[in-house]
Amino acid sequence: MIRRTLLATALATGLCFAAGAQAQTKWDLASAYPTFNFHSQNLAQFAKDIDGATKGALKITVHSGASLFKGPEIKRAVQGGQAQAGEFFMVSFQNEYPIFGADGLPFLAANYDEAFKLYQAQKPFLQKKLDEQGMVLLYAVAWPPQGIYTKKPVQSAADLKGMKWRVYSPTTARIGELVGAQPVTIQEAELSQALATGVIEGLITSSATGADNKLFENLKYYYNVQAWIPKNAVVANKRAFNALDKATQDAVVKAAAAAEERGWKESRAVDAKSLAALKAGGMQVEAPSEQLKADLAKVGETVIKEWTDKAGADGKAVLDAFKAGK
Ligand code: PCA
Repeated sequence: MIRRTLLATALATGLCFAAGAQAQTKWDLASAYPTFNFHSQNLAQFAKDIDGATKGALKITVHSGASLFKGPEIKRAVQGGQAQAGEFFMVSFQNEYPIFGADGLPFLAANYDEAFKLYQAQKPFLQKKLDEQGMVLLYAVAWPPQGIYTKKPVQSAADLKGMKWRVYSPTTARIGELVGAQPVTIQEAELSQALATGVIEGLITSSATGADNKLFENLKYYYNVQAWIPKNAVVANKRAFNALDKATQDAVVKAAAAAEERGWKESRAVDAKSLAALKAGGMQVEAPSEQLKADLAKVGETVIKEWTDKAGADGKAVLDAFKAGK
């Protein structure tokens, strides 16, 4: 009985024993974005740092490109222990807990410094919620600011009317509705295909995702709206984390702090590089017109009001802490 329990625990936590050698733990880390994407590169370095610091006692295999689990499934897979760790796009989970969507609120955080402050305001709530769900928050890194890609020129929100509009979160879907577009949920891994087959004609995402997917092959305009700066969170299964010895846990925490710092820095650099890559690919990269800005600001107010109503006391606490820290 005890042996069976031990074996079950060993399986769930990825513990392996090589004959005569020291115990080695193996973790699978699931991620949804291409191997060459900066978040994925950061994860690879994170795994390498831990391997080095623990002298191979914890080996993390990073499965990028949604190869182990699709984007929307990763969080649940880590929660259930099918993967010991994973990276997920927080704003997609706003319906589960509004605070996951705070970094997807339009025009709340205007730049990376503010986005980092918003993260600090969210963090205790994220940690608590994830803990309740059986997970540990390791780190979170911002995508570059989000802008609008389209086939046709857009001077005002009216130009978005009727457009087949790719969405990745409740907020992007709501924005689509408010401007009269047709929201369609598409994962990043399926973006190119959806564009090539005409399933979508426009979207909000980062310069990085535009460059990663060569969106200039199907779309012509990028309006650098800087609407919000959303984050990926990297989490571990709590049971798997607790099964590590103290020294290994410390190594994971230390590597996570380094990955977070590296990731935020890299995100800024990638934004500049990606904007250049979009231009080089023939995309017209423009600032939004005054009219488009005003229209989006109005939509943004509605979205924030609706979020605040739903997000209750936790939402208010996050917004208050963010404003106090600004
Ligand atoms: N790229 C991802 C998430 C946010 C971003 O910039 C996507 O579009 O799915």
